[in-house]
Amino acid sequence: MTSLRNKVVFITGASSGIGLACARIFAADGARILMAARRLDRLKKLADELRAAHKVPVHAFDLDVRDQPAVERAIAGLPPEWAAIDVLINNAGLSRGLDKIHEAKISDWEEMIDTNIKGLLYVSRAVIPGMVKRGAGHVINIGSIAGHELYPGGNVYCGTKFAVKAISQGMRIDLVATPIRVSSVDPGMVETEFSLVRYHGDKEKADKTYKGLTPLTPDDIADAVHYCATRPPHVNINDMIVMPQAQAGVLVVNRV
Ligand code: NDP
Ligand code: 8X3
Repeated sequence: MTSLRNKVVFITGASSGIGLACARIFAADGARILMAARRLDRLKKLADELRAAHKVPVHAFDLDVRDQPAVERAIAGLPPEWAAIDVLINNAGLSRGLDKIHEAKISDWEEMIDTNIKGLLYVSRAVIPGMVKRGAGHVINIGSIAGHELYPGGNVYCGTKFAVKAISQGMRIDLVATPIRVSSVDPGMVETEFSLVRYHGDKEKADKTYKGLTPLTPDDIADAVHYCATRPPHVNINDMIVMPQAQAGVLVVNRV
């Protein structure tokens, strides 16, 4: 097993859902939690909670992963005790809209591509050189079942997650001669703020997504991420697809 005690675990998008659950499970295991998102107020609350519950060091900062110079500055300017990132969890991401290709808003496309693909790349480009230099590290990308299958209106969101799948594979190829591991955790339906964001705040529509089935919880996915991170150093979990029992594919859902 790889011990996470005192390891620096950097989680993007830790202010909600899967990222927040990852912060909790890694803190419970004694890791030092470095976390970022745009909503710093939420991160500050979470930092207080983690310090009190697990007595671990926590460093939270405000970051928009779409802003490449800001990403570079933030990583380069980390206090020395936080600079050696051991585990990077590229989790920040979102969907916007569920519209047909000829009807969708261009701004929704831009936001998904800028966050899910370009943001993940900016953070990775800033963090991985240090891992290579130190000869240690693990990158865990949060993909999706939407990176394996398409559904109506999923066009661009699915495209971004297919890109994450390709980028994860590309990272593994480029880093194979180093000790760095690259994993991808690809969930099906997880009840988070994801659908609320997809439907631009329409709670009624968002709630319908999870009606009639037991969806995954953020803790279920954090558990999978933690499993990847704690394998022995010679074991790399390439890709974990994690689905609710009642979901056999993006379009095959048993609702009762
Ligand atoms: P949430 O909406 O609950 O959380 C998304 C997180 O991403 C928030 O912390 C948000 O923080 C952060 N984020 C979004 N945009 C940016 C940005 N530009 N810069 C920094 N942080 C950002 O959704 P989930 O927890 O469900 O989503 C996490 C990941 O899981 C995403 O990559 C998503 O695609 C993926 N996923 C989700 C599934 C689901 O069914 N829920 C299934 C499969 C994959 P803030 O707004 O404060 O910046
Ligand atoms: C989120 C899951 O099925 O809405 O990635 O695309 S899905």
